[in-house]
Amino acid sequence: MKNSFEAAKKQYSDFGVDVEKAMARVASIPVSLHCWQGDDVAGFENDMSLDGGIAVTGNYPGRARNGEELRRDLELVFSLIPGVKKLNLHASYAEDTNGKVDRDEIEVKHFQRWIDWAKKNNAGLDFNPTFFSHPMAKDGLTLSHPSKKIRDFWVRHAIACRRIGAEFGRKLGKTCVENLWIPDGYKDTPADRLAPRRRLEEALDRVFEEKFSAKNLVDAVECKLFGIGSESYVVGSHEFYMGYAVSRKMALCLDAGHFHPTEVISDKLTSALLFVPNVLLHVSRGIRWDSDHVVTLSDELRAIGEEIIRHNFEKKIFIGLDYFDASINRIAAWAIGARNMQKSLLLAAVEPYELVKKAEASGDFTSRLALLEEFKTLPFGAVWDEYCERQGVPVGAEWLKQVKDYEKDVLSKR
Ligand code: RNT
Ligand code: ZN
Repeated sequence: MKNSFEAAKKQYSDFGVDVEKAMARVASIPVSLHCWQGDDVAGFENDMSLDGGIAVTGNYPGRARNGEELRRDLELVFSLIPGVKKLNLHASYAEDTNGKVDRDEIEVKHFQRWIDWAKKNNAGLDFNPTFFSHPMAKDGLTLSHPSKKIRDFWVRHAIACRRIGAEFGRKLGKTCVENLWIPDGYKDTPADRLAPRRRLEEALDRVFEEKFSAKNLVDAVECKLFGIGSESYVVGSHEFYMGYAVSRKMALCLDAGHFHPTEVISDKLTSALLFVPNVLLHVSRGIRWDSDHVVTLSDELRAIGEEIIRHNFEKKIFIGLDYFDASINRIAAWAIGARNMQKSLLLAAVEPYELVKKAEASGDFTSRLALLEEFKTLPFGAVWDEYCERQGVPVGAEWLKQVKDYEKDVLSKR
């Protein structure tokens, strides 16, 4: 293996690429793992089934049923993935509430177990208010609901969550990126497209009124094109949140599965970042009408990695994963997607970018295309394996054996 790595290193260096530097660079970029892949977005509150226009299909055995199980699963996942890790929590993963604390009353103490766990695993925590799977969201409307009482409830929830997120950041010494997504929309053609958006704008301004140190908390807002049951109209559309984030100088969350099927978020980053301070990525894989398939090493994933690396956006773009699959081993689903995210970053970091950039600048588009195609078959596999080995995580498909053993010893007994 060492030989193939040395040979690969030489081949890259002939193109002017320092593989060592590339590995060190990627090893410092945090990737936030979404807690909800482990339990089908169920959370720990009650028996409410998942709603809000998102759905998990499959019933593979071994779903985590409580915090202990989810944390144990996550420890295995973390050990399979190179790089700096964060964990992205939803408010519905609060603990020690005895079923008595509603979402508008949650406090940081309800996440103490997560904080302790994050410390132990040297991970940061990101956070999300949860605007679905709750009686107050049953009309499919939350912050844009015509009833002030319902809007107020959700404003209180979002405010409570921002306080919790800021505490995560402070207690862990790692910025908490907090993302707000609401499911609000209509199945069929609305009569009034304006009023819900006005109500949402007003509600968001109340949510974001309180100021926190950006060292502890960064706020993001996430748009969507449509959801199940909100096919005709989504209140928080792309234009809505692009406008909101630009005018309020906040982070814009771009979910790879939330746009038209041929529209890609990789092309949006250089535009958005001219006008908003930060982008949060929800790395996902849309297929036809579904937005949440396990992330594979697709052209789009590679393009996302390239945009981050080529423009030195690693401090401006926060990377989070967002998908859920219960039709395969859930831990494998996490590992596959997160390892692919890392691969896309490393692939981009060893790209002989200066050469193509030079070709482009001189108007030599022939060389630009020819070189980009040649780079696709450079010996990346050897670099990736070496990177995994140095990071102390399984090389190649070795990780799969560990997941299968865990399935036999732990998951199959749940
Ligand atoms: C839903 C959004 C949102 C959720 C998570 C659970 O369409 O993508 O980000 O997937 O918050
Ligand atoms: Zn998302």
